[in-house]
Amino acid sequence: MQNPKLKQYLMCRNREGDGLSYDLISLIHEVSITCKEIASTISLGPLSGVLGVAGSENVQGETQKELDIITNDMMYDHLKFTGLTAGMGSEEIDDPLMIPEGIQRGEYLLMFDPLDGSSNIDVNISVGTIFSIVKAPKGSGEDPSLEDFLQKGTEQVAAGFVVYGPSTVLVLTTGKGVNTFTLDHRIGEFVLTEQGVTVPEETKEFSINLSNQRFWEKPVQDYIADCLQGEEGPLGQRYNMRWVASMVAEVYRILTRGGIFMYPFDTREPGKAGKLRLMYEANPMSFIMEQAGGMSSTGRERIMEVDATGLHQRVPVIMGSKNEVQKVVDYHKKAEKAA
Ligand code: P6P
Repeated sequence: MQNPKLKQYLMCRNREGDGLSYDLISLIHEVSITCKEIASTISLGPLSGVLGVAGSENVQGETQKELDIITNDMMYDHLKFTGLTAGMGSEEIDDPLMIPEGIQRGEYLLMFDPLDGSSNIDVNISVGTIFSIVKAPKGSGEDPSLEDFLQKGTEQVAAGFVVYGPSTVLVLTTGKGVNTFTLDHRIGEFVLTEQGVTVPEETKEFSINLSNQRFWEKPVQDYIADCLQGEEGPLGQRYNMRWVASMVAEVYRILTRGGIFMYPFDTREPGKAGKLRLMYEANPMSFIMEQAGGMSSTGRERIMEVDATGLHQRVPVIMGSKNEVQKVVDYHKKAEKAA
């Protein structure tokens, strides 16, 4: 029996009582259509003629790749016509993206990083699209204010990411566990490949950019130092390390075999609470991680409880196998007691 396609599966789960609105199912499906277009574009590599930098910077002050802008436009230009969203927030654009005059404002707000890990594009390493969906406080028919986007991660009604790797996989949660859908290029559809993804509670594999070690706070420095001591150290086990520099690839690996992903606060830019953005990276990935039985913390608090104060607000990220994330939280508690 062929695996159900994305929309078939969501509709079927709804008939079994998932309680999703038809508009939410349709919005998720429309996002997946744009992700198929993105997959097709980036699979061309240099043939697409759009690799390399765009010669501009985003609101984060990061150099934008041509494809950052192209994929941002693909998401907005497709989704603005659906009548399913009242507005969008994108990593690549300073202010919220409004729906053009004359087009229905839907009941959902969509936030996304259209091409996460884009610095890897030129070297042919996996990249991805991350998205988060919340209800529009004003309901459908109204333009949202910036404040309408600034909801806690616990308010998300759906979150997902697509990793464009050797295979193109959509990882999705609507609050009822995590499922994966693999793009079957033969029929051009995302088809269900795994239901009820769960993250192993234990791990011996950490992911962090070690070159920033001198900028980390002491609890993170102490934890990684203890990991590197292996069996003789206080953690009593040998660790392995992975760093792809593409969050979607790290998170997908952790969902598959466990692990802990860390982009902690660092003192390079004290005014910024880390590198990753809360609204369209940390929150959606945290929703998925928790729904898969993992844990996601800043080190001091649950990421999905962090108060949202800005569309591009940054947050320290420590997520993955529950028992390992808890260890890092305990290192923070111990440091605070000592202080
Ligand atoms: P660094 C990609 O730019 C990203 O936002 C995440 O996908 C990734 O985990 C991180 O930044 C990589 O950061 O400092 O190692 O290049």
